[in-house]
Amino acid sequence: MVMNMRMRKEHGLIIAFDMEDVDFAANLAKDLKGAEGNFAIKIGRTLEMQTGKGIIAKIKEFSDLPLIYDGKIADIPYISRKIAEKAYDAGADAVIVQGFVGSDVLNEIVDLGLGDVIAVVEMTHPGSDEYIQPVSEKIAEMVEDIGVDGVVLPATRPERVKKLVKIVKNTYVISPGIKAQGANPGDAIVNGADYEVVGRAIYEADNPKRAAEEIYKEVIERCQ
Ligand code: NUP
Repeated sequence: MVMNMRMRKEHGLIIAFDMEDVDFAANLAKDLKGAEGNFAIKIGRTLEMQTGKGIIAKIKEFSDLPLIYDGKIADIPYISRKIAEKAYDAGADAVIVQGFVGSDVLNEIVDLGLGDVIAVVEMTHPGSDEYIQPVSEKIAEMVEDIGVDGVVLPATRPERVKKLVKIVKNTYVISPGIKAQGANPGDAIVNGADYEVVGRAIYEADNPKRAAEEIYKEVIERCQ
């Protein structure tokens, strides 16, 4: 049984494990154990689908880092709870849930009390402007009232991070969109985020461990 690690409101880098090669993922997890910086790992569906939920326990055991399951859960409360339960049971310390599905879904997962709940408030891609952005302030207010542990805000829109962090005062903020999606390391953190999320710029690098350490340093230097 792996112990649950709650994440704290502090500066750090979350490495997105969206690669499809399971051995590569396992080796990178081992490499990151000794890496210099404050890291967590986020497992996405592309990796999970290669083997099923067992990959969560494996990556957690190899890296010994906080582990987030990014299933972007967005279903009815009953099914959402089932998915979250499976992820926590496999060793996830946190699960990511879509905020737009509403308070009943979020409450269902928060009430489990099995680990951190991170709600997506606004997304990084251009299409997020179409339907999510017009309601993201309301989503932020709703998840803050519920008392989720963390929220996702878009590093690709630093002005939105700056605005929305004022609403989600009691949660930590994680922000994807660095490098591959156009944002620069530090863009979200200087606007109030706590962690930045980086996937391709690390796992597609020639030396992923070194890339993680370098991007972490770049992010931290911008906050000083
Ligand atoms: O709005 C979001 N944008 C986003 O990119 C919410 C996310 N969870 N992500 C995730 O962050 C995405 O699924 C991927 O795992 C990671 C970004 O990866 P990359 O663009 O750095 O490769």
